[in-house]
Amino acid sequence: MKHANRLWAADALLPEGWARNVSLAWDAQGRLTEVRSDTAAEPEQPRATGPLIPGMPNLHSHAFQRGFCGLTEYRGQTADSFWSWRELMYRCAGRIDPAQVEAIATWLYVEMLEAGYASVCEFHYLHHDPQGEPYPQGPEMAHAILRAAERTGMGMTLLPVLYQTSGFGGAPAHAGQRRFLHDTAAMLRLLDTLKPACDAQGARLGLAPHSLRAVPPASLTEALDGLDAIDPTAPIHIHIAEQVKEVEDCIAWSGLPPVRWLLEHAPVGPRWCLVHATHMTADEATDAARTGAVAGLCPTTEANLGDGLFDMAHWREGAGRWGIGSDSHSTVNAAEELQWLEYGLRLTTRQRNVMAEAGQPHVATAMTLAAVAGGAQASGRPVAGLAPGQQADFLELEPGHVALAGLPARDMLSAHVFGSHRTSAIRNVWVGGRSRVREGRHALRDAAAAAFVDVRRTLVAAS
Ligand code: NGQ
Ligand code: ZN
Repeated sequence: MKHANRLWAADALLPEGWARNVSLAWDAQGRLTEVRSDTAAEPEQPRATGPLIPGMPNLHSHAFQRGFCGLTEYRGQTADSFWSWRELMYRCAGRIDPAQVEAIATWLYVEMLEAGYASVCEFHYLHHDPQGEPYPQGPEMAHAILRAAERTGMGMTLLPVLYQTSGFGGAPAHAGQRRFLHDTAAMLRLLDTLKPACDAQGARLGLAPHSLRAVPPASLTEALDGLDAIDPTAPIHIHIAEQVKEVEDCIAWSGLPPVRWLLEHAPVGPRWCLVHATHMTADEATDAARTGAVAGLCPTTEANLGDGLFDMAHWREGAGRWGIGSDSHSTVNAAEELQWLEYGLRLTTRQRNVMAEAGQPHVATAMTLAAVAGGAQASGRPVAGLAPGQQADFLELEPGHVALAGLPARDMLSAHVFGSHRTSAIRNVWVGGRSRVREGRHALRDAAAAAFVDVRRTLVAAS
């Protein structure tokens, strides 16, 4: 479809639900200026052939980790775990350079755009050279990520990661972590340095204290104060309570589990994204949910790493918000994250359609709307779906896909999430009103894939 700033669709998923005969218009900045249902198409207005759904914000990504997917799926010791995976991940993190990160991220963002994500939050901690020295030309790794987003058209929230210690109580960082480290003043300078580049491409800049394992309390407070001075509404993301060992270590250190510790020592609220939050007591879950923070759920990574299942029941009791991320990228497919979130709940509750809502019985529709709203909040960008003032980030389902053909629009979305089994039912994708995927393909697909394969060959040869 030709680039245009108007589009008409017989069916579109708006924040309040499915609407018919919808006319969209957006301005030169890519913001929606009009979303009108029950209206006829104007003669010159391009028409979508399939239903439109909002582009999904991906709220958690470590781009470089796409570079070694498939290479950690063998038994290395009697009881492999998250922690043994992390050793292998550090080996990759230890040798990768900025050009390689750019190639991996470029391919990853092509994959994301083709798979239903229109923007991403990069939880970016691979800052320095392999010796742990800052790159002489400045934050080359962050610029590599920003360039990948710019080239592919991916919406970006850049979250430089503060990382200082290897465990609770100030345990010194390991050699494998030296590329990640900043003192707090250096991190705040980094944010200042990156702000103009982010602003120039419409990226949002936030901050990610890596975890309570990696950031001592005084640094956390100082960093958050410094962030407020730069941008008092900037997003804040933190990994929390992903593993039982982390919970036990936190209790041994402070007497409190991590989510409770955070609630008592930090101003947790709507700017916050609590990534994983897998292991919480019921009270921690409802109390954290009530702050308005977003739970950053990464179901396929959490499965891949053996983390555990999120306590959605208590999170929902606190009217909790949530979104999805592809994190380590063993799966890059928004629909599949939603499917696995629901399947995890079905397997544990022995019920069906767990994520349906009072006003929205169709699970895929309810989950898409919830994850877009939560993801937008966590991104700190106006990417909350098809409504005036939001970015024109949306996609068109392929009405000719065998799993979808002939169905009503809402069932097409259900079939996309629960019945298209890894074949893409996404036809066209627009980000900020610009067409980025046509007939299922991003323009950079072939070149980016070839560059990615080359980089991976080099990385594997060096291992
Ligand atoms: C990360 N990934 O920072 O890439 C982490 C592993 C850690 C996930 N938590 C490292 N999935 O948490 O120490
Ligand atoms: Zn992570």
